[in-house]
Amino acid sequence: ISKWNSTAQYPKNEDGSIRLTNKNLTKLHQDFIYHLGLDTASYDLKAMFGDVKFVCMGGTKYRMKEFAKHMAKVLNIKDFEAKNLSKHSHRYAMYKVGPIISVNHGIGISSMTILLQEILKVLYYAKAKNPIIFRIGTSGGLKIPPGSIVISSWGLNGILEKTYDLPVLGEIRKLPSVFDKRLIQELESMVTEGDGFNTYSGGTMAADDFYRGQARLDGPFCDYKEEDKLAFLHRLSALGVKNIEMEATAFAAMTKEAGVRAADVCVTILDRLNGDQVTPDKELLLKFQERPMILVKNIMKIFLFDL
Ligand code: R2B
Ligand code: URA
Repeated sequence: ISKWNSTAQYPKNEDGSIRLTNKNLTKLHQDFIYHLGLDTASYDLKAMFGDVKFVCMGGTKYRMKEFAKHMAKVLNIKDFEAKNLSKHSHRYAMYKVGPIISVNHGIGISSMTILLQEILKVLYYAKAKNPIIFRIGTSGGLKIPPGSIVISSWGLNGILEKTYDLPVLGEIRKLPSVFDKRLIQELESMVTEGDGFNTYSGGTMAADDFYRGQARLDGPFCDYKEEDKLAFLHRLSALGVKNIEMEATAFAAMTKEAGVRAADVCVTILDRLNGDQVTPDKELLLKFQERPMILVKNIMKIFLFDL
């Protein structure tokens, strides 16, 4: 454990734009934002992204394209083209619709943090004011019905600590993994009786693996018994964990380090106490995945139109 485990906040500039403390960036003649296929010389990032108020990210390209198209309708933007602005990188798909970036991050912490850090740099160069970042995702629930929404209060890593652990120069940095309380409350205020599903807030375990890392019995490897799995899941539940996914710890920690408000909104696609396999059919899975989108869309509408 290194001296770097600080909880220091890195405040924004007075105009609400992101203040990145890395002085090396100011020494670059141009910055190649490799995985997004952008750079600061050939692209006018301020003109392209200076108006961004929200970034919504999620695992798959398909989902994020659908979200962009949906937001175009909400914002009454006619003839929206859904152009993938990161096409040249062949890594991620990024769409811009009005003041919203909709972008996919792939699976797991390392894929998500590459995307997130490059998005933070884009927002920094663009001088976007007070941007908010949402993640809409899927997850395995603990003792809640499939199709529920979980708004993450904090992230828990695989060894049950509320930190994102990143080896840097041969030492582990432990970065605190807690989400913005006000944004959680704002999201909770969007919940209504007529939603047709339950919304919870609680802890989210971010695993580094889908199978053993999430106590599954159905991976290619398994050297523990079902009772060990269940004991572990009950232990997580007793700690206040409501769902398991693969990004929450790093997402909370990095957005906090950048001084950007963020929320992780996931739907559960199974109750892990009842099994490991993801059995809902394609249609039901698509329906489930719309639920976080609806919540995030509704809060964006409130923020944008002050409804
Ligand atoms: C949820 O779903 C993906 C794995 O299936 C992963 O990105 C996550 O967090
Ligand atoms: N995503 C995960 O990481 N785990 C699940 O169980 C379901 C979706």
